[in-house]
Amino acid sequence: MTDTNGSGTNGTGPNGVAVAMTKKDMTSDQEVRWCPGCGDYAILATVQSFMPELGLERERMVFVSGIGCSSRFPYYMNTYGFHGIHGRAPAIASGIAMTRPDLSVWVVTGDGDGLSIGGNHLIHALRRNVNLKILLFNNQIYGLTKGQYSPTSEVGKVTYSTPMGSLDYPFNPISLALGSEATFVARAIDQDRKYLTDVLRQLAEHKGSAFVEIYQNCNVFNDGAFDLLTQKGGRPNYQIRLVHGEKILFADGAKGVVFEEGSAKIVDVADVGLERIAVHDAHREDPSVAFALSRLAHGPSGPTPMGVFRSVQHDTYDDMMQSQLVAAEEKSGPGDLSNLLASGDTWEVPERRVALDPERNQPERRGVDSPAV
Ligand SMILES: Cc1ncc(C[n+]2csc(CCOP(=O)(O)OP(=O)(O)O)c2C)c(N)n1
Ligand code: SF4
Ligand SMILES: [Mg+2]
Repeated sequence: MTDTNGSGTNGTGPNGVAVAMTKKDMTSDQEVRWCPGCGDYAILATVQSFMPELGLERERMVFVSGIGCSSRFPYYMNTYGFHGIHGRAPAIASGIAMTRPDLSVWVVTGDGDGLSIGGNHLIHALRRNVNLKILLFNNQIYGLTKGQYSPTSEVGKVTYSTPMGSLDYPFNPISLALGSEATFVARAIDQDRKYLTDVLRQLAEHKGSAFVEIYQNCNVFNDGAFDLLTQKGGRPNYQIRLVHGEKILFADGAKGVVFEEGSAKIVDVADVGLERIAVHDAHREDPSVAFALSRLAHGPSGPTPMGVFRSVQHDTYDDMMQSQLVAAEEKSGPGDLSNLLASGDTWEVPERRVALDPERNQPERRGVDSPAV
């Protein structure tokens, strides 16, 4: 693998010694606590098998998560990990990535964790282009809390929290990531480990915020959400596999995608001719074509584009921040936090002694503003 972002060296540990590991080295001793049959298992196995490709020591890999079934992921990776607070994994991971550019930093989040409570953190991490690999497990439901609808559930979803059917229109995570200026945006599915590995490889090679939505079956609370794509014949007929530089074709070449009046459309190749079928350009700077592709399917209820929608290189926040630190040090010398805090518009607050209520051992209540004594 070429220089992985945050890896520093290429396939070697800090001493320049090649690091050869297997899935077993990536597997922690923790008991996996997902329901039998959950799609999370397949994703975990795929990631554990893939990570040795980075050629890094385990100590230089970090998995950060929020809260949810998917967010239990760091327990099962034999790497550094951080089971954070709900929706805040991108913020925690940004701090790690910016202060430790030698680490390979991965975020694992769910559709609830990343798009409800953590939506704000996710879009800003993407916009900033921090060196992070973000895996969003989309099962279109809140799994951990036993099956409430999520921001990716289809309209009309009947759950415990929406007994008459949900009313709000779901997010399209790919459109959202593209709209957030993400420089790498992809989609994969739990069951196809080979394809997911291929997407992970491209994700890992990307420098900057890299986002992949992974369709993940929650067989307890939302079973079969992706059956259309995985059923017999689903892969050729309903998965539109995007390959950079190749025509966008599916259904064994019988169907394809054209762009018309700013939109992507599915057509029969026999009707329009092969020459009119669009060639996928993931490296196109303007994200509008990738966005149009993302609108072909608002959920897995028809032919759905899979793979890398966008992969462009921009300066990363981490690198730019490091440059600013170097420039600041050259100009002003090494920093001193205490001096900084005591400089400029600062003042000392005189010590105030407050009368204590002897019974409550707390300040006496004398109206809103207890006078100091
Ligand atoms: C501050 C806060 N609010 C709400 C919750 C309850 N809660 C825990 S996980 C979760 C949703 C998880 O959904 P998702 O991210 O889709 O993960 P999944 O379990 O489906 O993998 C919620 C609402 C919480 N733990 N903390
Ligand atoms: S509730 Fe759903 S997502 Fe959570 S472990 Fe069980 S099957 Fe997986
Ligand atoms: Mg979920």
